[in-house]
Amino acid sequence: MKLDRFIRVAIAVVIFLVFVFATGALLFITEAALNVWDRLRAGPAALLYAYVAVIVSLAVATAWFIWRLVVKKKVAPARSATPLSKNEIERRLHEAAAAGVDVSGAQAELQALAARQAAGAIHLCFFGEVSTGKSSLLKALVPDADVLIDVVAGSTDDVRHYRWRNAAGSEIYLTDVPGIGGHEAGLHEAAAAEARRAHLVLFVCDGDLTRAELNAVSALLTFDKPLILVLNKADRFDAQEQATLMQRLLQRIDELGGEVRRDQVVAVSAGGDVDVVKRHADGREETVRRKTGADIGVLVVAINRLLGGDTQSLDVRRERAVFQIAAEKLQAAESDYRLQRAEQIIRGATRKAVIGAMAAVSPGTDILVQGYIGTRMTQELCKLFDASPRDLDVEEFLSLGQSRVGRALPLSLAVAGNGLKAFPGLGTVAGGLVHAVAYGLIFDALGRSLVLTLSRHGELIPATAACVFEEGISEHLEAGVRRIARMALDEKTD
Ligand SMILES: Nc1nc2c(ncn2[C@@H]2O[C@H](COP(=O)(O)OP(=O)(O)OP(=O)(O)O)[C@@H](O)[C@H]2O)c(=O)[nH]1
Ligand SMILES: [Mg+2]
Repeated sequence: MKLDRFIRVAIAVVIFLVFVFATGALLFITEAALNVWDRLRAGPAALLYAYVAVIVSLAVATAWFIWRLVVKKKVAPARSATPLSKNEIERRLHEAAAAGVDVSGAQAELQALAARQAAGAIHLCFFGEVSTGKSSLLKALVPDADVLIDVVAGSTDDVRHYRWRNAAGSEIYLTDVPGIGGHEAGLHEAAAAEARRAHLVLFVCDGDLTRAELNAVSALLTFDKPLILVLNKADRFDAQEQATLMQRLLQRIDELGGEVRRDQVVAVSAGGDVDVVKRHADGREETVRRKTGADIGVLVVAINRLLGGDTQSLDVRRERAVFQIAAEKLQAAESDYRLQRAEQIIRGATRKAVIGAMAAVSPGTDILVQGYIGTRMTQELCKLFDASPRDLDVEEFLSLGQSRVGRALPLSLAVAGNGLKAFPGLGTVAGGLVHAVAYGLIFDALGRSLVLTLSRHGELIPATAACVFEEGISEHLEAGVRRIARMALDEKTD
C-alpha cells in the first residue's frame, strides 16, 4: 500500500515537471519565433520569402526522410482477386514450367476440364457430412447405381460418377463423394475438390448445420459455387419440426451472405431403414425396422429449375472454379520447387563456408570470406522468393545475424565436435575441422531461418529473420551436424 502511494506521488511529480518544462519550452519557442518573425518583417521581403522557403523545404525533407525510414519498400503486390482467365492461368503455367516447376498437377486439372467441356455433360456433386444420406439420394435418383449405403459413417471412400437423365433429357453426371468429417483428411480434400469441379453442388445435411458444415457451405459460397441445400431424412421430423428446421437453414445461409434462393433449400427423404416401436396388445414393446420410400420430388424440381436457367453462366462459373483449383495446385508446386531450390542454395553456401573455413589461415579471414558468402546466399534466397530487399536490409540482416553468431559459436563448436566423433576412425579431431563444421552449421541455420521468414512474410525483414535465426539455431545445429560433418570430411579427403 505504502509503495503504491509512493509510486503515485512519484508519477505526480514527474507529470508536474513535464508540465513545467513543456510550458517553459512553449514560452521560449514562441518568444524566439515572434522575435524572428518581427525581424524578418522589418527586413527586406526577399529575406522573408527565402527564410520561409528554407523552412518549408526542411519540413518536406524531414517528412520524406521519416516516410522512407518507417514505410518500407513493399514487395510485389498481392495477386488481384479478379477471376483468372484461361490465358492468365496458361501463361502462369508456361512461366512456371520454364522455370523448372513441376506443373503436371495443375496441367492435369485443366486437361480434365477440357475433356468435360468437350463432352458437354452437366456435373452435379452430392457433398456433405458423413452419413447424411448422399449415396442414398443418388440411389433414389438412379436406382441402378451401384452405390454403397451403410449406417457406418464413411461408407463411400472414393469419387464416382453416375449417369442420370432428367425430364428435359439433359446429359447429367451425378457424383458421389466421401463425406466430410470422416477420419481420413485426404478423402475430405478429394471430396471438396470434386465439389468445386461440379456445375452444381447438392449439399446434403440431416439437421441444423454443424460448425463443420457451416464452414464447408461458406467455402463453397466463397468459390461462387451454385448450390442446393438438401435437408435429407425429413421422414424423421413431423411437419412442425421440419418447418422450423427449414427456417433455420434459410437463416443460416442468409447469415453466410450466400445468394441462395428459397427454392434452393429443400427437404427430402431418400428413404431408408427406420426403427419403429410396435406396441403389442399384451403391453410388450418391440422395435421393428421398416423401409420408408423415397420422397425427392422437390429436389428434382429444384435441380431442373437451376439447369433450365442460364446454363452458360453455370459453365463460366465451373470454369473459373477449376482455374482456381489449377492455380492453387500451381502455387503448391511452386512452393515445393522453391523449397528444393532453397535447399540447394543453402547447401552450396554451406559447402563454400566449410571450404573457406578450412582454407583460412587465421580466424579473421574466414569471417571475411563468409561475409561474402552470406551476402550471396541471402540475395539468392530472396530472389527465389521474389523478395527484392534493399542492400541495406541484406547488410542489416547479416550484421544482426553476426551479433548472434558470437553467442552461438561455442554451442556450434560443441555440436560440431560431437558430430565429428560419430565418424569412426577419425582419431583426434583437429581444431580446424571442428571450426569448419561449426561455421558450416551456422550458415546452414542462417539459410534455413531465412527461408522460414521469407516463406512466411514474402520479404526480408532483417530483425524478424535474425530473431528466427536465434530462436531456431540449436535445433538447426543438431539437425544438420551429420550432414555437414560428412561434407567437411569429404572436402578434406578430396
Ligand atoms: N430415415 C432415413 N434414413 C436415411 C435416409 N437417407 C439415408 N438414410 C440412412 O442413413 C445412413 C447413411 O446413408 P448413406 O447414403 O450411406 O450416407 P452417406 O452420406 O452416403 O454416407 P458416407 O458415404 O459415409 O458419407 C443409412 O443407414 C441410410 O439408410 C432417409 O431419408 N431417411
Ligand atoms: Mg456415401
